[in-house]
Amino acid sequence: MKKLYECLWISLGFLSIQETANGTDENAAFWRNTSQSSTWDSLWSSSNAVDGSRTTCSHTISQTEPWWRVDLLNEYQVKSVAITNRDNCCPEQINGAEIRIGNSLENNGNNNPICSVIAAIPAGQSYSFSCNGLEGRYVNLIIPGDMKILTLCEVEVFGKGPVLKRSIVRMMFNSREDLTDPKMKENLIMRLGSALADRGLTNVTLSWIQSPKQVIQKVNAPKRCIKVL
Ligand SMILES: [Ca+2]
Repeated sequence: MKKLYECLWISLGFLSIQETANGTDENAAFWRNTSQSSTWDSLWSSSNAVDGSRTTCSHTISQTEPWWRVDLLNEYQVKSVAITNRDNCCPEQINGAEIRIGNSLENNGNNNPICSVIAAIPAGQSYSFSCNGLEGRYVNLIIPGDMKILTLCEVEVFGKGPVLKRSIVRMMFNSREDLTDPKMKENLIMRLGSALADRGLTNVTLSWIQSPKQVIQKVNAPKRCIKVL
């Protein structure tokens, strides 16, 4: 029978612990700075789309490719964007609007990657569009084509926010597993993350700054390791 041996390893590694702002329940767009390609009149300002009321709306004039933008001030991993359509008339005006997210202001942010294209939203309704963690500081809506009008009664952005705090921790591990093995390293990160989540710390990201290095093999000769048959 092949003999297997189990050794006790002592490893040293440096772990990055990042705390991020905003869970997925907080609207990151609320009262952030907004702009739009044109404004119908002062009652329909771009900020009406982030004022927390679903009855106040932004409104452009009829033009080619009207757009609206909110600046989240920091890069977010956007999980979803909720759009509330107008209910007083012409809900079909929103049809075909693209939701774009990214860090670039090229073409006023309208060249950033597309999260979703709005097929239709019934009058006065709020629809949520999944963005799968698309990263960006700016969220734009733009309707391709000529003689289009963009009206938005509320835009809500949900996702993980900016890094609030970052710590580097030096950790010594006493393990029966070789933590220099890449699979074991990732497994350890998952277990540490799970342990923090059990204590309610879900807005924390863990990563290795310096992977564990074996500093001592407590029983360094195979024949002196604990034997496992
Ligand atoms: Ca509003």
